[in-house]
Amino acid sequence: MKNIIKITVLGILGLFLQSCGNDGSSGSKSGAITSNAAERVYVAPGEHDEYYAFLSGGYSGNLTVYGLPSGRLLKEIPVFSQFPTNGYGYSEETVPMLNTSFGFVPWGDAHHPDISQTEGELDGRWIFINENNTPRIARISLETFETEEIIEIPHSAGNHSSSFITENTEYVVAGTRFSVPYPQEDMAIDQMKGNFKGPLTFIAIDDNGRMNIDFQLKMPGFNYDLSHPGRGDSHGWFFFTTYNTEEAHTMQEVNASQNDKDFIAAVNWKKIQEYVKNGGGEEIDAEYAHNVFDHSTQTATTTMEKKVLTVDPREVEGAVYFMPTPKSPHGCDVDPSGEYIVGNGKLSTDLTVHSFSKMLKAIENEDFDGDAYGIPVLNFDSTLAGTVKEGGLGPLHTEFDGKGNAYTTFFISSEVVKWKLGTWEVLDRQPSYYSVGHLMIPGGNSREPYGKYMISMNKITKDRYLPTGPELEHSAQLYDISGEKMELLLDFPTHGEPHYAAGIPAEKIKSKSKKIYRLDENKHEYAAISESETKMVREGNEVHVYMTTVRSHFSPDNLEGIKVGDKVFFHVTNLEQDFDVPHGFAMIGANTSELLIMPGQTKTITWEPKKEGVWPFYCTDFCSALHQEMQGYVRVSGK
Ligand code: CUK
Ligand code: CUA
Repeated sequence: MKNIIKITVLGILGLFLQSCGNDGSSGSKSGAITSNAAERVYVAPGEHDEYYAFLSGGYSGNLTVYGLPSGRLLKEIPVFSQFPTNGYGYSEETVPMLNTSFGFVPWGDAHHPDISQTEGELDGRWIFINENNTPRIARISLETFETEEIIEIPHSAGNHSSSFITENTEYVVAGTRFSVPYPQEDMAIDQMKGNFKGPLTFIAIDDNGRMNIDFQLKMPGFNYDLSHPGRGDSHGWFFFTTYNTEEAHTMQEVNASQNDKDFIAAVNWKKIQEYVKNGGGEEIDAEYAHNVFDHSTQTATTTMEKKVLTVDPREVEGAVYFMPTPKSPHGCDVDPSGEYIVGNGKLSTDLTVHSFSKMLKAIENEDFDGDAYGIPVLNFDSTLAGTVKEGGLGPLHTEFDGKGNAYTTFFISSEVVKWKLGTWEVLDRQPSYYSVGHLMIPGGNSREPYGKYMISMNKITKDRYLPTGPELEHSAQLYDISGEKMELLLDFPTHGEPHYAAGIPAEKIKSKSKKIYRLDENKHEYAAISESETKMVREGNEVHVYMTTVRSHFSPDNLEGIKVGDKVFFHVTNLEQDFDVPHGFAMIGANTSELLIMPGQTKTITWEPKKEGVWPFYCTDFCSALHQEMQGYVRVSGK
């Protein structure tokens, strides 16, 4: 019977993929666009957008910043990948940000950004984002729009259920999408079942945003996919979807989807926090990098941590329960009230909604259907709040508008469906172009959503833009959701592969955004904060050049006494104190980096001259009418 259902779903999947067509020529290209759409997304020259939208860059490893409703790209913030535009991950100051226990990792895979909250509302202090491949979490300041901290998650693989945060920014979590030996060891792969684990990591965040791993929950070796914190009454709980509860070690469909239902794990983190505070848990060896960017020295440093506290969930009474959820649930979304937990069973047409209050009652009544590795499994009907029937095909993610409605993406049937919390009736549906993954409503995973706009982030682009060869940017679509029906207003290309996004009213950030690094606060070890401090210092083979830039010259601009075989450090301080006057620094043949230095900043590259001669350097950022004159020479002599 199970197999028949599965074949049906897969059959329909095939049909839908076919109907998309390889040339994307099927059906209407535009869907229902409202007649005055242009007017409603138009942001006049010199005017600002109403919302910031932060879109994950997926396989780009970074985070992009867009304005809504215009869909204009405002910035790309480098996080987990080197970024040539400003030298992140290349300059000596920022290279440590990409250090891990595996060494320097130049390119990451970023999935889910989440903005810090206070009492369940977006507070605009920081945005967190996860790296899936080499498990890490980053914190980005929304004052400087720079990555300030990256912490690696030890004993983990595929940090996917991240980086969601609790409603007072107490914790950010990290899951383990690929179960692994815990701790890692050499073991036969087919011995996985029962032996691999899926640790869930709770990272505490202090008042300055600083992250520290509080504890790791040693969970059974399922695949932990997505998560969301409780809010309101369910604050203190965290919910994680699982799949492959069969613990199959090869991922053929037949293996991984035998179970009709997988689980949503409900974790009472307050109980575990208490347990740990009272000395519970066991400290085990771990190796993980903790990278912090210090704004006063403008320099990042890496600390290698050595221990992590692990907790066996079975030893904390009432800490973890499993709620059976059909069809390999992907998204795990909690409504603004905290009462409803939506499991998006990606091989299903229906959506399963659990009730938090019913869950508490079921726990009290011990309404269990056995256990999984000693963790109680709650009876399915005892927690079920309702089912959204015939929502679509292949549900992935759900967001909320704060007006009692939910919006779910359906990847296979390629649409966004609006439905009502409590009655579970479908209210509206709009096709997406094509095959939508995540969607985002600003504040849509907080207690206070701003239910005016929704963007869908689509996985397949095909014919939406002018062709650009085989490789296309992905596509987002902006909807006005203030009325009864969703109204499609705009398509805009996105960068990399946005998975989730986070949006916030511009007013909550704009006023706090920093304009300049003050020279008098520059504590960089090699800063020259006036031209009188510039110098060249030789230490054996190493030459440190303390250099300054100001419109429109370098100081010093002629360097002699450098030899083939030297290692030259150019420490360049930008003396400007005007907003938005960066200078660049490019040295012929430099094979480590160029620089872009913001006013008040010091940045460093190294250069190892290979050839005798007189070699020029220049400024790469058009900074004044005399920009073309902004240049200098280095004389390189034989050994
Ligand atoms: S996952 Cu990408 S569509 Cu990484 Cu949030 Cu669901
Ligand atoms: Cu400085 Cu161009």
